Amino acid sequence: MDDEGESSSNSPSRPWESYNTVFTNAKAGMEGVDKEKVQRIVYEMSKGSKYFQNEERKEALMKQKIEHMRDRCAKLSSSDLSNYQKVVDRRILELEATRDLSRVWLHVDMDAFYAAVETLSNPSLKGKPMAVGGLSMISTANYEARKFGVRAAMPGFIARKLCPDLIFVPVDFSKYTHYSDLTRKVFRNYDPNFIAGSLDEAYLDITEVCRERGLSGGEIAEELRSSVHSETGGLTCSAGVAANRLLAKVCSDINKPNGQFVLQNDRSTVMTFISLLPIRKIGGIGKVTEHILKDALEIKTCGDMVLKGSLLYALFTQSSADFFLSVGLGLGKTDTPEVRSRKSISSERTFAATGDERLLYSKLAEIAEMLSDDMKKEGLMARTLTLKLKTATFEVDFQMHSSFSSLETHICAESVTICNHQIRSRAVSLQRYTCSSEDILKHATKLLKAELPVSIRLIGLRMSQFNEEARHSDPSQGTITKFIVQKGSSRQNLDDNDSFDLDASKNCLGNDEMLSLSYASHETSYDQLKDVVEYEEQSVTPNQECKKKEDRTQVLEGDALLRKHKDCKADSNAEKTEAVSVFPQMEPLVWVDGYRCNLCGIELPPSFVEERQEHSDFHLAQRLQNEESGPSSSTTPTSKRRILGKEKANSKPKKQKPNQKDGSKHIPIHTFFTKSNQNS
Ligand code: DCP
Ligand code: MG
Repeated sequence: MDDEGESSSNSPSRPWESYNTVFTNAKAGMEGVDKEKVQRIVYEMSKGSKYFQNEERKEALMKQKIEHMRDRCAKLSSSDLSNYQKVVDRRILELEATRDLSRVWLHVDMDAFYAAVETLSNPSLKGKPMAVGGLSMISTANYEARKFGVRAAMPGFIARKLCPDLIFVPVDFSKYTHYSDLTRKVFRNYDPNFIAGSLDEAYLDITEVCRERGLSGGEIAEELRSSVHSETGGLTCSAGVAANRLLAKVCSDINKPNGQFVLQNDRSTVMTFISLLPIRKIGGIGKVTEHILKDALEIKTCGDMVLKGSLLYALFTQSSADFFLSVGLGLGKTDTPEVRSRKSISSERTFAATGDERLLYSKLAEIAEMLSDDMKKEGLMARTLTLKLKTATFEVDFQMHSSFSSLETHICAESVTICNHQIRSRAVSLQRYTCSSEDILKHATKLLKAELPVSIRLIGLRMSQFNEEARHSDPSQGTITKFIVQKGSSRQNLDDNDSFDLDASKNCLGNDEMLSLSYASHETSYDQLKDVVEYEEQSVTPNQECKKKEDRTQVLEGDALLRKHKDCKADSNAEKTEAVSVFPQMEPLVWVDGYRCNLCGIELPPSFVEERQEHSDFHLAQRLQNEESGPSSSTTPTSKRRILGKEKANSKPKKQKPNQKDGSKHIPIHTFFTKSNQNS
């Protein structure tokens, strides 16, 4: 199971033993895999690469973090701990009062989804180890391939080394979207308001359907799975049934593939189950969090989170500690999110940074036109207009800010903000509901004018506060894209781990000017930082602050370099990059529609925190490589982008580049793992 029992010891003769990347973690179907062999191969094949160096740097930072946490832990007096225990006891009572055992949630997740879809369309693949993707990166592997240690987010050439007979099939999103739609038709029969987590997973509140039909959660799960199988012509899925979404998700993984697990809705069953569950099984607890909890605090199971609650409240922010404690109590979300009724509609465009006012006004007019068209098609009228601007400043900034904990202790929390882009939002309430492009443009122009002069690289317009009729006519649909639009952001996590306050950047948001680490277009920077800023720490001494700044600067080095490069070139290519990015290595990683990588098309829902990080690292490594070898002449598709409720999921996959021989549309392998020194 995952990387339980992972040791941080590092024997000099077996250096790979401590080389734990996402590739070496187990997924369902990898239980019997020889982990040491996988680790060794991954280690040997990546040794000396930029990726490897980055991994090592991250590992070193993590170790420092653990040491630092241990030090702070050792400094806690018993009276500190008993005070924190009082907080824990009170929070347990408060959290217990929110426990809702009245709902039945089902989480469904397709088995080896992309691989299974490919096998459906080419039955000769059945029973053979295969992976979807190319030599640079694979999206998933079937269960036959997993036995060899092959898994999602692993570079294909490593996968081939692990499994020489591995068959590669290129990614074809249109197929997956088609099959995803078929599964969603089935889900809708059980919960018309189901929440789609990604193309292959969904949360369904089956309380009503169980009651109406007098069936148990398990029976509904059986029926739903068999219905998915027949509607799709042979795809299997796994399901988990439990009192809340967090538990249901954990349960759906237990009997994968083609299985299900039902956790009874009673407190003692839930507590027994959760208390023994390894922490890594929880969505939102990734590698870094796991290591810090395990190595610094000896928290291995969810039950330990309750037992060591005082440490958690002493060392973490209240929201993080609350999250840990609620996990330890087996609590999760049970409500149907209100956000499913659409709150806003928006349209935006990214382009090479420009301060040319004429150009900016003409872009604004286009966006107003697009937005108006979309509103008309959806029959929407609204009266709040928001202008979003991403300005082009590239610097790194460290901020100190203060807050108070529940203990009324003064906390000095340091957080880092990369101002590589600044997002500004300006809103205005209109006199009447409208969807006309003239109205939108008139007010948007006023808002923009007040901001000029400024160099801008993204303009977005959003209309919200709909009139009631429009709201009622809005079909409530649980697709990921709708969810994204409804939330009014292109980066939202549908998981229960929403509540886990990992993003220190939000503490830096002013009312007026929003500084964001990752809003849409700098996921790379965010991911790089996430390991470092996951926890806001209390009682930081000035020396430690300086030290941490140094650490962070180190982490940012690579990206800062890119930004510098981008800064120099972007303006001079303003016109060209409007349609085509001539310097793909400079384009930032954007999760289009919140889940698709703009650089290679790989699809990773926000809940794949760790995979996203690895994926960003992959592109970062590629970009750094390009930095060293000079600009490339290849092109990437336009960065023009719109965020619309009806937009998909099923937009056409990008055209394959002619120079890619393995048939995948991923980046050539040599850009990723070119050795920077030949020591293998
Ligand atoms: N995916 C991806 N890259 C990743 C992880 C997943 O492109 N790093 C894509 C391919 C997967 C799909 O998302 O088929 C669903 O992800 P899952 O984690 O559910 O993996 P699978 O469905 O492939 O396997 P299983 O759920 O059986 O473990
Ligand atoms: Mg799946």
